[in-house]
Amino acid sequence: MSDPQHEINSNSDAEPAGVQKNQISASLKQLGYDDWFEAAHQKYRDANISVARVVEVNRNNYKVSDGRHEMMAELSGKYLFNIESSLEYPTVGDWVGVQCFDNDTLAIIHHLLPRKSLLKRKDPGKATEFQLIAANLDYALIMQSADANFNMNRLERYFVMVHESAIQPMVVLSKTDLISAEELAQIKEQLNRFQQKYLFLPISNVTDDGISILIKELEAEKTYCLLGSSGVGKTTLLNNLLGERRFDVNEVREKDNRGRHTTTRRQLIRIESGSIFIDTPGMRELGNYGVDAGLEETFDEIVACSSQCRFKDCTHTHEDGCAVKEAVAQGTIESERYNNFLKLQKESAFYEMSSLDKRKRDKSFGKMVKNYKKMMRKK
Ligand SMILES: Nc1nc2c(ncn2[C@@H]2O[C@H](COP(=O)(O)OP(=O)(O)OP(=O)(O)O)[C@@H](O)[C@H]2O)c(=O)[nH]1
Ligand SMILES: [Mg+2]
Ligand SMILES: [Zn+2]
Repeated sequence: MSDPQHEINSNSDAEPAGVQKNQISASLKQLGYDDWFEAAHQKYRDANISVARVVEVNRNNYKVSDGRHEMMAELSGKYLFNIESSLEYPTVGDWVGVQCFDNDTLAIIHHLLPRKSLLKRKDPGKATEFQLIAANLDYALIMQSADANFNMNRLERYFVMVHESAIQPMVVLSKTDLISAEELAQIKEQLNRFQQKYLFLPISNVTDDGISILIKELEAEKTYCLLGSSGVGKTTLLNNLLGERRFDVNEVREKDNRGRHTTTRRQLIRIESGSIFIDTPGMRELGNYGVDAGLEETFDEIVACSSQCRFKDCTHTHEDGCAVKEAVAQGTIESERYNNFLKLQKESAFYEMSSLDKRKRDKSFGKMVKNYKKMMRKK
């Protein structure tokens, strides 16, 4: 696989069209490309189209990489024309079919390969529009800082979002240098219930405590996304893993302990050990959307208990014979978790509904356009 001669051959344009290039080049593999994507790519097989991964999303263009060249890229006119929803735009981490120009410095994006996973959130401004965070993630490093940012409810919120996208969460507690050993033990205690399920990694970028343990957990060719509020130290950790201060970090504001949203772009980068990282800007608002699977995974004890409720569609709020309420009253389900579960469940139901309304609206708009076109043809 790493034979350079072979690598060149497998990417060569000299091969006759129609020949299947099943061997994945080492450079693509290093970026996380595998047989699953290759199988999807076969569908579009075209001698002029090769695959690349979106490594950066800018306002007006993209940066893509095939593991050997980074190229500025734009969507083809046809791609743009066919877009029906915000979900169809490429986002960082996506694999795309591209046509390369100018000695592999420029590329036109012709299609988007199917995604293994997609992290998205509700657009804070609009009821049911999405902001795409990143695609094709294997793991999410959910980061909270030990000093002031650690919050169980927020953590559960991230779990729901990440599980919903079929991504494996890992919990990173940063800035452990700012708390005492006793305080760290207290946080660990709080996280006890999750420990079997999620890897818990306390770290300090200042003392490097826990960093080597974290590195040992990272797998090559897997994609990790850094998630967490602004100022928790996501970019600092990435710089730390890179061994250089490649990306900007910023002091946290003293007054309210918040970061300043230093990272404004999402970028994909490979670290020396072979893992692939996506840094994200801290999120102010996490919108959960259609998160039933994520809720079930995060609140499994509540979901398990709900099978004992008298009514199948019990909302666990006011119903008689609700086993969940009963368990909360008896203390077998923590009331904190129950309350957070209700809150997230409610949000998800709300967004589900408003997106349904929107689809109806889109449909009738589509009909109108169709009728109009028909009418024009008749003329
Ligand atoms: N004491 C301490 N400070 C840290 C640690 N890690 C990061 N910081 C500091 O926290 C501040 C914010 O770090 P960033 O890496 O910019 O945070 P971020 O999560 O990337 O923030 P956004 O890009 O705004 O989302 C910087 O001043 C860092 O030096 C740590 O382990 N301990
Ligand atoms: Mg940052
Ligand atoms: Zn119930």
